[in-house]
Amino acid sequence: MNDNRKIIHIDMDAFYASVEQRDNPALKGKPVVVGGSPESRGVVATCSYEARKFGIHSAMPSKIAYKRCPYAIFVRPRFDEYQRVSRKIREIFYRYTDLVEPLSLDEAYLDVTDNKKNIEYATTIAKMIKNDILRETNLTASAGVSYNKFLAKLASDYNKPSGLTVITPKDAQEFLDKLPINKFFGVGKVTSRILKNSGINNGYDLRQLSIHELEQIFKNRGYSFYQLARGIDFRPVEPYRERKSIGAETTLSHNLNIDDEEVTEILDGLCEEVAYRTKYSEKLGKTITLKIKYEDFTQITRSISVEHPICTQGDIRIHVYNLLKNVHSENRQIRLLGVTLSNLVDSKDEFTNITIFEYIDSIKKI
Ligand code: TTP
Repeated sequence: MNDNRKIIHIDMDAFYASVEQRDNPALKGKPVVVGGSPESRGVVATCSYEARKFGIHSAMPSKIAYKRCPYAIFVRPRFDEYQRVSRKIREIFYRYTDLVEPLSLDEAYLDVTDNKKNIEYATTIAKMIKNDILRETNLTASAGVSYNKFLAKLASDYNKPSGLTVITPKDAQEFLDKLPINKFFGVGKVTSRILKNSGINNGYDLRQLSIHELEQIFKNRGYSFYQLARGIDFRPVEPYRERKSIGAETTLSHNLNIDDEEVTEILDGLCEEVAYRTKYSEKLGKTITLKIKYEDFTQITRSISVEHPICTQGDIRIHVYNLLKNVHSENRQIRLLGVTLSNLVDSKDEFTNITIFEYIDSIKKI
């Protein structure tokens, strides 16, 4: 089967941190961390490229970020501004195509095979979009161009910041063969470790496995990995994808007992992250789920549904703690924790049920 599509993936560079550096000249060229303060139990939402040199990254507890770079400047997120920029960049995307699939505030896939300006090359469009974004928001974005979503996303990540990478059908196999295994869509930390232990370190190694072997490793995702290793991904760009849930999880750097204080600290961080994401998806959720994976890889989930949808870190945390109280781990050590908010509703629709002041107040609590 042929895939003659032209797909672009656009991703803003160090999004929140770049907005902060743009709006406050004192932050330019400095290690900037956007997220919770180091005194709180908050986490890093993102950080500037200068801060990344110190090993700081998204979802890391702010306390640890501070230890890695005490000179870093910590700033609280300004969601309204990020949302404003997000609306602007989406407006730019729609000048070229209606087939836009936003993945988050700062990231989207575009199918420009048939575009509104009848431009032949997707690379030309990607350059134009990057220029429009820079001119109209004073921020940089990285773009990836290819013939499917998987490759376009890899391409945008390849040369950040302000990159433009094209993966042609001719180059795709060589690119994939060299690709580290953890960069394959759907390979998390655990799978990556299992694969590396079996000597599968990159796309080339993955391509040597038969469908049968892949199915043994990845179960029902085996065929999909067979295809990805060969640069095949027919997923369409879906303009109106509704998010079904918003979750965050983390594999612990060392196993913990359920009553260790670190467990609540990590859960606090996860609740904060879920709250961030829920807020910028303009959603509220009615079902809160706690996921625990034990050292023996068994997993449990506990959920609770509430009548009035919630979105703040505080509200999510109360329910997560209640769920935690009812978990009996019987001395088993925990290796992964996760928090998810589902049963989502549009926050705009909820204004009919709660007053706008209550809503703004609840957001301030984050
Ligand atoms: P990303 O696109 O993952 O990262 P980034 O734009 O900060 O940096 P990069 O240049 O490497 O792409 O996330 C976009 C924004 O989403 C980010 O600026 C902050 C927010 N975010 C969180 O709040 N928590 C998280 O754990 C992550 C990963 C992102």
